[in-house]
Amino acid sequence: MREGQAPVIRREDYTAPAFWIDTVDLTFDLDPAKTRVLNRMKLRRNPDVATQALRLDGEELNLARVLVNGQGTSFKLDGGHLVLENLPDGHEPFELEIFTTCCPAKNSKLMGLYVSNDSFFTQCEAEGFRRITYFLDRPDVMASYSVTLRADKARYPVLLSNGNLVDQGALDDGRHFAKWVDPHRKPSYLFALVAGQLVAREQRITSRAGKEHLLQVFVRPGDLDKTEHAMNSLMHSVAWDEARFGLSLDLERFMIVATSDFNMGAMENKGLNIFNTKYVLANAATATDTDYANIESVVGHEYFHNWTGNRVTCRDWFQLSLKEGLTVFRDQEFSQDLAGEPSARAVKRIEDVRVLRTAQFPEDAGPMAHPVRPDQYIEINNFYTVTVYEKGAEVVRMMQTLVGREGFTKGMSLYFERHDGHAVTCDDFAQAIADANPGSALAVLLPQFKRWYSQAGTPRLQASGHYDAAARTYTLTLAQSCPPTPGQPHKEPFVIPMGLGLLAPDGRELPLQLATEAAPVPGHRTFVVTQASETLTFQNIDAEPVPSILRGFSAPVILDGGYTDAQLLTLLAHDSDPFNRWEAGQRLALNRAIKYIAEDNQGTRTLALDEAFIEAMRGVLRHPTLDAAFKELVLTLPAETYIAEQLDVVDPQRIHAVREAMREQLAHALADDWQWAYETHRDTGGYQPDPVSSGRRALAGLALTQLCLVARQSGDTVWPGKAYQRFKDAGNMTDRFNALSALVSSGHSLAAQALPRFHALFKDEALVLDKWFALQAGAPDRGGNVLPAVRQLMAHPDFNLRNPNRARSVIFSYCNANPGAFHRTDAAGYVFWSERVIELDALNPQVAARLARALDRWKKLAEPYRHAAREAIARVAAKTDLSNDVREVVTRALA
Ligand code: 0A1
Ligand code: ZN
Repeated sequence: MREGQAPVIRREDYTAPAFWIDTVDLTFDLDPAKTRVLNRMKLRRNPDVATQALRLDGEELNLARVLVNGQGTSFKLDGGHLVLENLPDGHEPFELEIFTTCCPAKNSKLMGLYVSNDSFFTQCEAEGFRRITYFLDRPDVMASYSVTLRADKARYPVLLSNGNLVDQGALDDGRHFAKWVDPHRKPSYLFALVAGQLVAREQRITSRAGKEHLLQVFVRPGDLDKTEHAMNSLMHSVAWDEARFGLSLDLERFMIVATSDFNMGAMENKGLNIFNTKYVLANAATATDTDYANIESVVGHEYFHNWTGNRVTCRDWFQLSLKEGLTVFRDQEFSQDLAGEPSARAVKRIEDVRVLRTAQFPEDAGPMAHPVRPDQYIEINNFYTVTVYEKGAEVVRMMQTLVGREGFTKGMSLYFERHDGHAVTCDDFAQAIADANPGSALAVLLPQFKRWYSQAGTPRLQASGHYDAAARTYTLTLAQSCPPTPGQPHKEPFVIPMGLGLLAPDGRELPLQLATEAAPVPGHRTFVVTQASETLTFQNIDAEPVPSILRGFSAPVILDGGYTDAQLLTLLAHDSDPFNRWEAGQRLALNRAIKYIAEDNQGTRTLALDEAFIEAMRGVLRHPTLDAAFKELVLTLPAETYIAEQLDVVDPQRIHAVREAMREQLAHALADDWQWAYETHRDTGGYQPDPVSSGRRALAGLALTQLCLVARQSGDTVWPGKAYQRFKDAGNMTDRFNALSALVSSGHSLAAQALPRFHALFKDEALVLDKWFALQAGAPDRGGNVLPAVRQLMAHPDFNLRNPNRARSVIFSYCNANPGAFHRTDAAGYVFWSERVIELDALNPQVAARLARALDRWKKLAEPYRHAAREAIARVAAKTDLSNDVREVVTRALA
């Protein structure tokens, strides 16, 4: 380690802790300026580890006292560690008492104990507990906690911590106390406390197992009317985990608390989940369908952690995907199950894959690429990534595919049988699923399958088909490869489950019979590809079929299917697999976008979408039986970032111009159809956030946007007028916001009237203001107008850089989500980015490091962007006082 540089932490260096902590008794005197923390622990030496000093983690703490078995003792403070060398010998438990103070009011990192809206909150994952007291702050040290909170009663009437409330009462000077005991042992990252003026929606439930529980959702007093959906989502979560996995709530009381200052989405602290308000608060007037869906899945996600994460936790942070990949998989399955209908399930699957491909694939191809189970890190906070979460979920999904749904449930049971109450590894999980399914493809291929955990990068699967008319056979050749990633120049083949179907030229599904099989095998089939190259030969095929490969997106790979337009049109019209049907439409659009981008003429005027494509899109839009939600997905062109990933050299403005031109052409060519779609899908009745109604709103919203785009060119005022009217009259936020964004994205002058009106209507609704900021920062660029607008938004009285949601709504919406406006030939977007990264880093390194990743893919940029982007990153890297978080990101970007 060079001086002043943070060490690299390596997975292979894991060693068990030298001490165990059995019990922790914490007493807090809560005060924003100076909170006193008395920590009384019972420890003992770990008999499996040679005698060592006790090194406790600590950060930004003021140490007042250390006692061992009630006596003063010698200690050292060493780079944030409290080191005790003269501890009792032997393996008898001893008592350690540590008294410290900290300053929650000054905690702008939002890690450890902090103040938000005059309430106290904690965030301890991954390494925040050390900002509260000295501790062995690592997930394999699990202890029993009791917690006493003391605070001013008028200012902080509600005092919460993990577990059960065992005592409460008044103290002198208007103060009061509450004592909480957690019946379950837990690692320090699951500790939480909350204190403040809060009110709760409450619900008593009886579980399938016959136990009574109290569910509570705590919010600020004005927000109680926005808690119904979160509570319903929580009740659904409890019921689902019992029904699907036989996992019951193990607590008498389960609490959710919302805070508007939070770095991430939410946190699964045992029995006391703390949430970003964004993932709790919703009513029809303030939240969109997307918000409702996100709340359902995040509430589910945190609740499901109670088993996958809390009852069985991670041995070390390299195993993060053990809990996160599995829990994302579980929340995805939960949302699909609640969606019900197969078509609604497919819509959810498509949405999940879209996230994976637009966010995780670029990560896996860039400087921060890492395996699902990383081998090293400098700052663990940088590894709460789409790879660990979303790709990790795909790895779990593939396991389920390989052992079947029932087999997977058996595997989960074995996992809990073996590991309940322990801190374990990704290997332990995979082993349990395989052991519960002897003879399954997973069990047979386990060592190779586990390459999904150890090898980074997105594999490519190349498929080519050959039809032999004389032999009536069809041979599919599959070749896999995986590009190098940082530190991993060579990759071994993966186990790739591949859902497959063959369509006759008229779209009929053909029975699949391998050359080695005596009869066709009915139903959905998945083949398992394990070699660098292999072939599948099917018999009794009467005409050249169209292969539907990787159905349901059965593995997180890039499929190069070598499809012709004609084949894609057949799949789009007929595939019984909704995912591949959607995918065919995306490929048709993508192929066209790529072709136009490559054409040397810089303008887009001559770009003309072909009739076949337009007719196919019309066919979907007007289809008599397809769902509105599915139609909206098909008719939405691939995102600019997804298009960029397909190119070796990226000119973001060119991509933006081409995509916009395609969007306008679809708008014009289908103008009558959009009108029909709008009129027949706009609802006027009451608001329900179910999949069918939200699908209708999504399609109506897209139609309205398209109609406003048409109007932009023709000068027609009818549709913008209708959009403005809709904006004013809408009975729910989804329709209102869709109408507003139709005006903004078409650049119509009515947007200038609608935006201030929207602000005035919702000036007291922080989450709605976030949308207002985000919409403007994410607006299509017209002559470089977005950056000046963004700078103005930052000067708006409602802007606050210290609030992560607000910072994201302006800065991230511009730098991460608006490539056409951010990548400017004058480099001004990058200058803005570097200023913000540095400014944020001084306040909140986690948020700054996420922003720093906006330029991850700079090496792919065309000139002049590439050079300017590199300079901007170098400018950030030149700062000597960067956090480890940002330092790690920019160092890797420049490597
Ligand atoms: N475990 C949480 C995510 C999370 C991670 C770190 C945090 O610290 C700022 C907060 C939340 C989850 O997966 O939901
Ligand atoms: Zn999680």
